[in-house]
Amino acid sequence: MSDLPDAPTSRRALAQSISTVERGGPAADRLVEGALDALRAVSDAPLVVGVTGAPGTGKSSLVARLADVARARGRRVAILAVDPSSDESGGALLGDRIRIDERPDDDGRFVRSLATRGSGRALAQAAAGVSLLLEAAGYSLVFVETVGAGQADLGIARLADVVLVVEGPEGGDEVQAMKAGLLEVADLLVVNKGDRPGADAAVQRFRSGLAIGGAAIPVLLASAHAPSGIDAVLDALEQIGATRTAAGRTRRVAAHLVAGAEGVLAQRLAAAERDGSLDRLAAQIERGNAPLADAASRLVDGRL
Ligand SMILES: Nc1nc2c(ncn2[C@@H]2O[C@H](COP(=O)(O)OP(=O)(O)O)[C@@H](O)[C@H]2O)c(=O)[nH]1
Ligand SMILES: [Mg+2]
Repeated sequence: MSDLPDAPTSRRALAQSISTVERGGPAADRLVEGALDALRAVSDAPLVVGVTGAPGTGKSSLVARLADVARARGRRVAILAVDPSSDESGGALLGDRIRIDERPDDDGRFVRSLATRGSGRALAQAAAGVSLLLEAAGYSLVFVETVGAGQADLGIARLADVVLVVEGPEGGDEVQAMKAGLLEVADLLVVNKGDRPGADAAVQRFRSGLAIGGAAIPVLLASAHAPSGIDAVLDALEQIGATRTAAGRTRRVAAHLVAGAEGVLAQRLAAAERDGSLDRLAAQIERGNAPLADAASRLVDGRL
């Protein structure tokens, strides 16, 4: 990680830039472009780890321990927590938990929860731009934690180099994970709470379940509380990441681009609705004066 920028952007400046990227729009694009400019000279790609799994399995706790070990290994670590529930809670719940883990005295550790409240932007896509900023700010290991609740997580898989799925030792979790499609995007599965009864058995169940499914996903046991197994998890993440970080930056740019495109589309539709052109087009179609086949493309292109 030698040639990542080592003059760290001040946290305050970074936090402000992240807020701008969260909001999206031209200012966000300029910041992401600036990050890409800075990164062009950097050949060492950081490792972006997506962390997902059902709420309560210990993702945040495990990431905090992984960050400790990575810091001890000399990596600068950023933790980005994506929480869709921040819509209702105003981010307070997650924010409280995240704040506990902040180390104001450690400049090599940056923690941030990502709220896309009110902006209507997809969480995973805001996270793409933000992870590029973190990359440019010299963080060589970026964790993006999501609540294991569906689509947002699959989106995270697109921008991460490695996807870690965290499970608890409780029976039945594996079925849920399979159902949620999480295991389809997983590169590594960790059964956390190894200090609790049943954890070894859960590891075995996952291993045999995955073998039946034909997936070659490693399953590791860890405990964020003990802590134990943390070094091995980080080793596995680095190992898997080493094989695939090359295209990671491009994928993150692609995800940011998709976010932009969705924004443009949403604006066009809203404008067409506001100025009545949507209704006029609909009325033309209704009367047989315009083909329906072409109408959706016209709407998207703004050819109204
Ligand atoms: N016994 C035990 N409890 C844990 C462990 N890791 C996390 N927890 C607890 O599980 C709960 C959920 O943890 P959290 O990290 O917030 O899970 P998340 O929702 O997946 O991010 C908290 O009460 C943690 O203290 C562990 O290794 N062992
Ligand atoms: Mg959490």
